[in-house]
Amino acid sequence: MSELRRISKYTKPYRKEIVAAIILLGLVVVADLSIPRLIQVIIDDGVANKDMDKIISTSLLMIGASILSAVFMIGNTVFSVRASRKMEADIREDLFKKIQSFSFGNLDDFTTGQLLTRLSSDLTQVQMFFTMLLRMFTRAPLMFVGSLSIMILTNFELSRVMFVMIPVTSILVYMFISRVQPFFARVQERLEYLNQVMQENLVGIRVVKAFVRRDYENERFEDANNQLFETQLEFTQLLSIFFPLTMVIMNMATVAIIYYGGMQVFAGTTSVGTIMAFVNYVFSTMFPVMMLAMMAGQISSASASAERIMQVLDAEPDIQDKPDAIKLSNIKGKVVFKDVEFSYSEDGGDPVLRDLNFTAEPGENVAILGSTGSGKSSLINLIPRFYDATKGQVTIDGYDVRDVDMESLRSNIGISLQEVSLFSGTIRDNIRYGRPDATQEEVEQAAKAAQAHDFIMGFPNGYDTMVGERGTNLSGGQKQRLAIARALLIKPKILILDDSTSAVDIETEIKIEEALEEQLAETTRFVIAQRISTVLNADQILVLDEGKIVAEGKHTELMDTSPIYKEIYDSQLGNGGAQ
Ligand code: DGT
Ligand code: MG
Repeated sequence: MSELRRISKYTKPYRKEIVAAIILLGLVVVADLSIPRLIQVIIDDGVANKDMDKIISTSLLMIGASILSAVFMIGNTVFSVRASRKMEADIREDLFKKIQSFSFGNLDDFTTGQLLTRLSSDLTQVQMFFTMLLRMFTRAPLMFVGSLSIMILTNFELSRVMFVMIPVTSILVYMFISRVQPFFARVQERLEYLNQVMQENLVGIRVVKAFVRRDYENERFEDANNQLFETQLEFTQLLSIFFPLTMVIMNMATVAIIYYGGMQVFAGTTSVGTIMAFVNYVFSTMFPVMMLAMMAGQISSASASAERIMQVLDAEPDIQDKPDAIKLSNIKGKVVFKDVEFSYSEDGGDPVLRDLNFTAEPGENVAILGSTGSGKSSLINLIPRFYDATKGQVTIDGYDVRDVDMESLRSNIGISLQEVSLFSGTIRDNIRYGRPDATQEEVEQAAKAAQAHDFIMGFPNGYDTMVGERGTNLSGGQKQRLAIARALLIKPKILILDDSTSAVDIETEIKIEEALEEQLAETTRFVIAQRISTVLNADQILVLDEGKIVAEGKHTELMDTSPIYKEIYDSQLGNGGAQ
């Protein structure tokens, strides 16, 4: 509930629409409540007196009242839908922007499936709740109080039937609500899980096929799907018991009214028309109570959804600019790691990097070598401040990366991540991603350096070739080269290539290296590579093992001083090496 109240701050800009919707709803109730009274007039004054004019004129009034009620209701719908839809759009925008502000660490906290569910179905729940609130909430109590008052005022004796009926129905509603409450949160949870299963499957569908895991995946999906279905079914079953039961109570009340009313008619203390009106008022008193039961379900479902949405909105980006962050411009590209320790867990336990100390001078080519899981990617992630060091500091040109404006920091760093990700669009757009205003010439220059130009020109549409979703129509090596070109195009002062040539043949890799050497002589380069041939010419080689630098220096030095390095070298290039 409290989360619903918090999220309702989004209704603020639409106060006018909301007030209009509520006023119209009040008018709907007035029109609706007048109808049973008019029926009473038709019967008592028209039918009983055989007064045709009275019947016709009152019937016209009745038609008028129903038309008015419909018109008011349409007006209400227009305003309430407008307010709640706009609000939905506002929340969605805030959610999206929030997610964009997330750091890598924040993103690790949510799965893509979770975020998608919150952006879609959770938001729909909240929107539906507010629509319902604006269309029902005022109507139900007004109807209830209005009908009951009219009944008491016109015939107190008869209205006593309601004094029995209301408590009985209330107990029923209470039982229903307390049963149904937990279901809605569960439905959203199961839906989220289902979305996660589907999303993972869709992303990895090729792997699924490759490993012939179709049956397993089908089962996993069926399981999630069934869980959702069963929860929904249980809920629907509760509903299907509740509504017929209230109908029975309502019909019993009708019978009671006709019975006691009939006796009053015989005694001459009331009219047939009054009884007719009363039967109608029974429905308009009980209808809101049933609505309440429905609303209770919606409220719990919406508040579960609101809570999950607020979780995203409340998440503070754990990496943020300081208020007085320094804007970097024209940097030289000196990178220093000083006593750096880093852990992915928030409490700083289990560090994956330890005691890192090194200096990369501007224009230096630093190679990082190490077995898988040794912390190479984690190390370079600290330079653009994707994560913050747990201890020690990383500085660029003497500035601690935590003190500088992130945008200015990252716009000086060209990076090609280990997992290449491309966007659907043309090859040109993908290369230009970091600098949309780059000219064709610049795009080609970057592509040539990345040894991508030739294969791009090999496509019939050249740079206009469309890249499929996540680069499906490109080979692994082609994707890597586009990612390198994308990083080069921003003319970075610091270039980071994380295993970016692993799918490229050695010959091409050497050409890329030569091009970088020539064109980016002043750029500090960090190159993570598996092949030792890539690092032979580096100004500095860092050998990582279990998060620590175990050797550093140039190739020739390391051959003499580092047994680990010599071992890697021998296994790859030395005597008996495979290559
Ligand atoms: P690679 O790419 O296979 O050659 O391996 P490296 O050297 O790039 O290793 P790295 O830095 O990705 O991983 C170092 C350790 O950190 C490894 O034990 C896995 C762990 N790790 C990596 N990424 C994450 C993450 O996002 N969250 C957590 N909790 N651990 C991570
Ligand atoms: Mg890695």
